Amino acid sequence: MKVDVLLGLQWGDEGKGKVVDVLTPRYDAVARFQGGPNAGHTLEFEGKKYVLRSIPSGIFQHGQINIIGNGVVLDPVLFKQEAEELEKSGVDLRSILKISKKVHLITPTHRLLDAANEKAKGGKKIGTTGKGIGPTYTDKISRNGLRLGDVFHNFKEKYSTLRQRHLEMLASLGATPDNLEQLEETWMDAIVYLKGFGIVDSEFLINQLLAEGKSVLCEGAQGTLLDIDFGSYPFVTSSNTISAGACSGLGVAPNKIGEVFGIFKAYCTRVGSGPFPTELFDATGKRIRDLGHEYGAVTGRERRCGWIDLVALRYAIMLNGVTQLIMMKSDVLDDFDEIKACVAYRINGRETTQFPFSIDESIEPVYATLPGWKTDMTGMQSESEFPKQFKDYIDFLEKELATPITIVSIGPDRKQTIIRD
Ligand code: 2SA
Ligand code: MG
Repeated sequence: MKVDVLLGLQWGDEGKGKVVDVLTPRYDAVARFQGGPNAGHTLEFEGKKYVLRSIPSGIFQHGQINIIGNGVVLDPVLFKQEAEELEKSGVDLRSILKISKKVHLITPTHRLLDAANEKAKGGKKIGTTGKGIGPTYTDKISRNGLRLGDVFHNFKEKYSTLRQRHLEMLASLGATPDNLEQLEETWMDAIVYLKGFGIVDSEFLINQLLAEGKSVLCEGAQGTLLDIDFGSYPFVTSSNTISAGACSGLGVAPNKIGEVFGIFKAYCTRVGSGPFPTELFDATGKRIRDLGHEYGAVTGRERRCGWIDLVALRYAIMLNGVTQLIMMKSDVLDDFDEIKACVAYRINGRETTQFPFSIDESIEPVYATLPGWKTDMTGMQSESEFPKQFKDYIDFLEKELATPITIVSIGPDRKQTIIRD
């Protein structure tokens, strides 16, 4: 068996949580391979809303194994909060969740460093989620990190070495931590809680599942344009968000990748700083934000909104090897007279369809304009009910992106999902 990968093709918040939840009944296991509590997957069903940060979105299905892979960075305190909440609502987390020993731990000082780094950057700040993601991955790559498996061997000593290093770094940034002891106490309590979960060699677990013929879905966090290598650097996150990240973040070989589901919104959003060629600063941008409830699930930040960017999407499809596209939030555009789609960039008077090395303000988007469908689609049950203009929009996108759109979402609920034949 192979693993399928589901990931976001834009700057995150494409609605991955909802789709994983819709797709999970087809799989025996769901795995996270990168990122950490900077992700915030919102799931809505049976009138309840859940925000998952580190825990895979497959936990609401029956019997699936959920894996937090080695590529993930885990904050024990936030994990405990999230897990306790789920256990309270009746999810038998301890029997279905397995966490890699090689997961890197986010410490209280990583979070302080995240804040101090941002402050030091001043006007050039990244606009991080403040969850300590960058400093934790920095320690991983510089070979100073603390892994979950370390909690079983000389943990106090390893922790205090890292702590000392961080305090020196904080001092050099002019940051003095207050109430660190209290934060550490909460953190150590959370470590004890975490030890009550299945901490495993998840690379063996996942490969064993595949050998037994079990199907696995790998769930991405953030989005392709936030990838550390190919995103809008330096305004990116600190991990590989693309499909290749599933290989390194889980220990799955490249020839074990099956379908790659690429998920995108019918328009485009971004949180944090950094370039966004199709961003709208006008009433249309505000209208998309209001209709699409475009506010961050984790930080509550207002998301920047704009038209769909097909130059960036083609790039994302290429990098990920997307085999099927999933379009989210189509209903948000239900009442627009016309819909725009950026088909090329004009840079210094020259048109290009290739995503450039640096995307900055000098990019002028070249738009195709399509008629809106002006129809409420939120109650539709099948593709045959779609208005003609919406079908034309889908055809247009499939042609431009040379990839089939197999799922279309027309509302936040599980039921508002149309699988196309
Ligand atoms: P970080 O914290 O170091 O990963 O931030 C670096 C950049 O990556 C962006 N980033 C995100 N963008 C969109 N969604 C993200 N996750 C949450 C969600 C967002 C929220 O999925 O809903 O709730 O606000 C996410 N995580 C990181 C971030 O904005 C920086 O630009
Ligand atoms: Mg999100």
